[in-house]
Amino acid sequence: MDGRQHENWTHEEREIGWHLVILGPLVTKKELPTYAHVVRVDAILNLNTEGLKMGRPVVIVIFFCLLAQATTTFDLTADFSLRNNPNQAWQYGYSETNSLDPAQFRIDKSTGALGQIGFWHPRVSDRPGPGYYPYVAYNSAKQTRLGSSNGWAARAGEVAMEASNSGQYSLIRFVAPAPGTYQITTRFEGIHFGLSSTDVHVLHNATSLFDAEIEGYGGDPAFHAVKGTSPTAAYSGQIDLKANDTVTFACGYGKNKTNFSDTTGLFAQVILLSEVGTRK
Ligand SMILES: [Ca+2]
Repeated sequence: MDGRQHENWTHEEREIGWHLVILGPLVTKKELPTYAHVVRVDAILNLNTEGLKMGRPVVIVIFFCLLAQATTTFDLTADFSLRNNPNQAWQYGYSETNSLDPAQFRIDKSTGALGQIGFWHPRVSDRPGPGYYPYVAYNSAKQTRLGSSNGWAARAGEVAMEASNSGQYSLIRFVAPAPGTYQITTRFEGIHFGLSSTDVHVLHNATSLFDAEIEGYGGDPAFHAVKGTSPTAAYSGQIDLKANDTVTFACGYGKNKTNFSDTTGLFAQVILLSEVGTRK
């Protein structure tokens, strides 16, 4: 840095600097490339022959300092893709058998759609049958939408999961891109009008962080009355992850061991609080 005081910055430098001070901590990982691009272009456009002086790099250095401090949010809804799998830090899949052993994880290979509800399936399939279950679905609409056979409804941005009738789990994995302390916040809810009967879980690698039963309907009340002994289940916790550690969100077929009327909704968010873990 050239040691100049803020009041000696040019108008352009001050403008860019203030934008960064205000927006830096709010910029999520998804927005970073765009924002960085805009700022760099902005800086270049403001350069003239007289402007090529030591003050410019100061702005860029401040920008990258802010990046390093910003928390990074991975949101299952905001990040969801029906095109890519893996999709950045997220993987949509299922278990090969009735087991939550991470070695049983398989990635979904095929997509399908029912209106604005999109699906990931194990293999190519456009209707219930081999390859269809377990599924991971997603409502891309801005309103609650009906799913398969109008038997369930997913809220705007909600992910919907269903196991197979042989007990294979529907699974979503978050793979930690960097070591650090992460905050996990998740909510499961029964969203089938026939009342979901499922077991839901959050795991760190092979270790369980949360286990619950979903019994009932806890989705959008405009589509069906909230009902049942345990229509929703929520978990929030803070954990240290190594790079490539997994956090798995799972939905099984429940105590009744059938997947009939089992569609279960999920919202999940993982926030990287700091890149260096505070607990070992
Ligand atoms: Ca069930």
